[in-house]
Amino acid sequence: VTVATDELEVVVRRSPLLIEFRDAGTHQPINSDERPMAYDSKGHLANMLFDPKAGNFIAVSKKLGFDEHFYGLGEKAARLDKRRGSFVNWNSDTPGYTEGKDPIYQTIPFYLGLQHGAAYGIFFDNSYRSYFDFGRSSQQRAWFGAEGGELNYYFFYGPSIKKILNRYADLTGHMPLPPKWALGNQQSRWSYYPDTMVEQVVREYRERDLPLDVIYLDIDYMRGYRVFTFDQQRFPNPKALTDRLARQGIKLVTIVDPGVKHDPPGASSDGRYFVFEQGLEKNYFQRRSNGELFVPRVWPGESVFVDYTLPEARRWWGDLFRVYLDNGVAGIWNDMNEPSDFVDQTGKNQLDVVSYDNGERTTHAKNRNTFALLMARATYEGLERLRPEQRPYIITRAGYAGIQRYATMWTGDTNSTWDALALNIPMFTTLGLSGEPFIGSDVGGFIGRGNGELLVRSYQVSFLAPFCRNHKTSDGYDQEPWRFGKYYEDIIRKYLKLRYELLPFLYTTLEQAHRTGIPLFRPLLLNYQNDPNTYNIDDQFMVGEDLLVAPILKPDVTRRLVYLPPGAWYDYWTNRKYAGGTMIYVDAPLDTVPLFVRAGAMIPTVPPRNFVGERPDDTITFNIYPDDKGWAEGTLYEDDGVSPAYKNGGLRRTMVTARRDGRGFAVSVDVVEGQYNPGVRKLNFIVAGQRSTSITRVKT
Ligand code: MIG
Repeated sequence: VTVATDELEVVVRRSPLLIEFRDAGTHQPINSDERPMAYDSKGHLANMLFDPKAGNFIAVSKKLGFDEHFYGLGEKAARLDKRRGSFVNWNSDTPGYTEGKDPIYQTIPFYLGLQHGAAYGIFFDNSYRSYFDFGRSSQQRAWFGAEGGELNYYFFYGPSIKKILNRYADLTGHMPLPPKWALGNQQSRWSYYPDTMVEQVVREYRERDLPLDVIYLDIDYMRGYRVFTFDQQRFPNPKALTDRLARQGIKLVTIVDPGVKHDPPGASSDGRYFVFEQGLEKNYFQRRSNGELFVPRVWPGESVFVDYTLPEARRWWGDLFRVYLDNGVAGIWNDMNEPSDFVDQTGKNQLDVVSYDNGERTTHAKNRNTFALLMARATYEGLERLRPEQRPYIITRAGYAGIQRYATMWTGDTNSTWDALALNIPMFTTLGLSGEPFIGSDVGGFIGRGNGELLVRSYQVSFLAPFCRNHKTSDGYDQEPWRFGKYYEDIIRKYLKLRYELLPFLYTTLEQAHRTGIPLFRPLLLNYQNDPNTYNIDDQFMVGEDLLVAPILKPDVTRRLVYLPPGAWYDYWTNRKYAGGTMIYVDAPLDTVPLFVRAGAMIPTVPPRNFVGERPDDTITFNIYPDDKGWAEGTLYEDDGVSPAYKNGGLRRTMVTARRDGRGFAVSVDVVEGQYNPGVRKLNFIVAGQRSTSITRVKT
């Protein structure tokens, strides 16, 4: 049976069942079954193919291309190209993970195959524990399977990866725009308390002229780790605190874990706990198959988890956030949502927990990997209901395909080591290739002892990541930007200021990710899919189409090789022009991260500031990097930065082009979309390497 579309032919042989996907134009196979789809109720297949596991097992086996590369699969502590790797998806709390640890926090059963420049994508729509093997167990096949559920997968044919990511976003959801301040610099610690310490950190930032938009409260702000409460001694007046922070341009984000303290009336001496009492009365907490309440142990001690598959429970949970909003809290941080249980981190203790699941009453085997997704959904929808005039802001540790609709994610409990820093780049780019554009990692690393050099190099990666937050464990060494002395602090300031200068470019690129599913933080191969030199590069990255960054990822290193893809490139710092398609050797003293701009780009910037709303964007500078023909173009996206009005035309998209014309440049500025009016402002145009600046006053 052949199913044909304009782009794809799907040829299904009925006996034995074998499926082949072919390009409709060339009739060449793109992806072919290596053996029939398999179902095995005893797990023999799993024994045969992979890892001995009991129970139902379903699998798909594909012919492995001799020259096929694999990308994606979400949050994996692995290099960029997943060829010859094998992976498991089972959301797990894995503090201090290192390269090769698997699984870790998230499950995104979506991957890309790339061969001879043409890509396809496969989304395996199955939340059970799943396995992906890209030629590890056999050189003949790549296969994936799961311990239960339906064998149901979506096949995307590109051949461009960008198109696949676009379709994948249409299927699993587009990332909404966060409030613009979420692109600002963020600072966290387990834990800043009491309130005076929170303010002291902010004061340091301001006095040292270091940009900051957001500060976090980790678990110690609560009354005995009870979510939706504040400790009266440590935070006697949270509203007054957020008011004072607001006057300094700072937003507060509070952590909210899934563990609700098991706290019946009279059980503890420090008062009653409405969240436990309400949830119990409404029967919203998870139960085992025998009807008993499921009681995991997490930070509050004995706890309970909400069954977020119940629509009423999600609504109730979402409405609880009124407590935070009334206190001026700007965003919510979901941690421990694998869900982590100190009794047993593998999930064994939870296997007989039953969830409502649309009336199907299914067990943990199906619901573990989607727990964080549904908790984030409950939170997002609650914030949307309670504060419709503002975009919700949530960050999450665990997740499943679709989590991009609700939350930013960060890569959990990393180490303060050079190896962990180097892993940032393949992890961020892989997340971007897996439909999660809004990502970041604890800057400086979470566990252990860092130093000034590591912190600086870490900022030189994260200052261009969508989520830029320094965070540290409770018993780790302090690592705020000033902790290692002025020498390092001055360099960090330079990069934070540069981030804020580049905000118009970053915001424009993030909006592109929202609209198209194409991430901000990219592996080179996403922009240069026909250049095999890029297929394994995971110590460099690109931001959007135009910036190329080649950070230093080892101590005592001040020079490195950089691969520049075809085209021409400008060194951001010196404006020296290089021909691409080759490796160059560049200097990278501690205060310099090798940073290149694509010739032909136009990068919008604003004057630096110490927080997003500190001053109006009344001056915008377009930095012109002409290509060999004297041409450059760029886009600027603008909106109000806080409200959801952008979803209904409350935006402005401006296209700017520059063309060398006699002795100067002819510039054209066109508003191509939207009704948002940013007011009167000055537009500057600077041509890379030239002194003269033309200044245009533009009235809109
Ligand atoms: O068991 O809330 O990944 O960022 O500081 C540790 C305390 C719980 C793990 C998170 C980390 C956070 C910490 N949490």
